[in-house]
Amino acid sequence: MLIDAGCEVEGYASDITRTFPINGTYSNAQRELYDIVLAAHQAAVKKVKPGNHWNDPHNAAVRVITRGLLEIKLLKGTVPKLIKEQAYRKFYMHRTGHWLGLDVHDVGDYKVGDQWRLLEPGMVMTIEPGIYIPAGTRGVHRKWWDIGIRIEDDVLVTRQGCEILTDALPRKADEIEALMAG
Ligand SMILES: [Mn+2]
Repeated sequence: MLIDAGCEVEGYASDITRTFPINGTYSNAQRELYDIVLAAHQAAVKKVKPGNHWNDPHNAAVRVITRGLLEIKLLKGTVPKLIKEQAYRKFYMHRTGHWLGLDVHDVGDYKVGDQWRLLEPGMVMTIEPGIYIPAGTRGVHRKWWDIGIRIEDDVLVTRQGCEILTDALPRKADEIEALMAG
């Protein structure tokens, strides 16, 4: 179950996503995809720092997801070629984040002129990579069907790097299973 939840506090909006196994334990297939998305999330968060540009976290997430999908044979080819051809978009069709502020998809440019905007301390955004495999997807073994994973956190750009504002919420698969086990 994927829950993408929004809330508003003192006029500021946010949204976060966690993906739970309904019976309390991720299946092997769910867990494999989960750990790829988690690795993509970690790689993206590392790229959130002043001087990097808006698309750096997305590029990092795309690299990890493409490599992961290749390893589990959902994509075939080489990482550079699959990225160039955007083959990952069959399973990861949205971008890695959006501005947060007074609105949950806040106003603000992602590009200035033709250039991706540089990140600056004080900016707040989401990091939310995912992998989604609809039932019946051609060329995909049915063990992967109907799995959708997204992990979304809210991130503040600081002078050193970034702070995950929603870090108190369990994110790793083991942590979520432990939480569900009570
Ligand atoms: Mn979001």
